[in-house]
Amino acid sequence: MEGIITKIISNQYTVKVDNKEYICQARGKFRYLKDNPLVGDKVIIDSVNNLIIKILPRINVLDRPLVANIKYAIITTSLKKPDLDLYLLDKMLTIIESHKVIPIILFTKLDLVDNKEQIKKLSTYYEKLGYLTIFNNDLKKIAKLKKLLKGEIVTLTGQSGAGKSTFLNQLNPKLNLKTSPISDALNRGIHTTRHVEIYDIEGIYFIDTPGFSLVDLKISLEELKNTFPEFKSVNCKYQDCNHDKEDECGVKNIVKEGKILNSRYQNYLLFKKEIYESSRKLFR
Ligand SMILES: Nc1nc2c(ncn2[C@@H]2O[C@H](COP(=O)(O)OP(=O)(O)OP(=O)(O)O)[C@@H](O)[C@H]2O)c(=O)[nH]1
Ligand SMILES: [Mg+2]
Ligand SMILES: [Zn+2]
Repeated sequence: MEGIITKIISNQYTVKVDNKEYICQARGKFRYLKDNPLVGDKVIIDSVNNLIIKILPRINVLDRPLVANIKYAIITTSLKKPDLDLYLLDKMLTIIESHKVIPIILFTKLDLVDNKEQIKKLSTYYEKLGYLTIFNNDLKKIAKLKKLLKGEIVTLTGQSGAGKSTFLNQLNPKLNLKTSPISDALNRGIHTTRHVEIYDIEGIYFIDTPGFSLVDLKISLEELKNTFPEFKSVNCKYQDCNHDKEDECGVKNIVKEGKILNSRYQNYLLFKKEIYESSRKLFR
């Protein structure tokens, strides 16, 4: 029988086949091969013994959150409590795009922000780059988004306290997922969601995930450059320009002209450095 893994808690895998759920164990060989079944995996199960016997070929695997076969990832980005973190947003965009997953930016907590105009400008900038960008209080746009996502697997991602579970509750109040206020002392979430699980909301397979804040970039410099749409069709003196120390760099010129958001360019430089440092560690 073929089904999809909708939930994993320790070594218990919930597999949904049509509308029936089977709580399965995974065969030892997966552990042996270091290829554990993931939420989002299509699997073949032995429904008599409640065993996962085969993982079907995957489209992709994200590692933070650890899920498979994802079409879209909603980067839940809090504007306040916890404060807006453009470094994390840009990093998630890069990681998600490099996994061939389509990113969607979901801004939350606009109600807590004083300078709403500044935030709208920021969202317009990302929108112009080609990213789907929405606010969690924009009901019209959310209705449109739901049409786009019909039938797809969509994971939520973003730091603890950003409002991932709250957003799913907003889409379907019956879910009643646990949420909690962030810690005022630390100005960050308290890791309320503890496991990865798929929820079918009107035919969209949303995955709620635990929040996180630290993410490693496991990509090459070339891939990094490809995840910055701003750099496309910009002319530099050198074709393989890294847009850093080089002269006659078209990217640096348009940063100066204010056509590229400075935070985007600064984050690019930081990511470039991180990639360089981690490759040095590998060869040490
Ligand atoms: N004012 C305001 N509060 C919000 C908004 N969205 C979420 N919250 C609050 O933010 C807090 C954290 O929300 P959660 O949904 O638990 O956050 P999460 O991203 O699921 O966090 P983890 O499960 O820890 O990863 C809760 O107290 C929510 O009520 C919003 O748009 N405005
Ligand atoms: Mg949560
Ligand atoms: Zn350049």
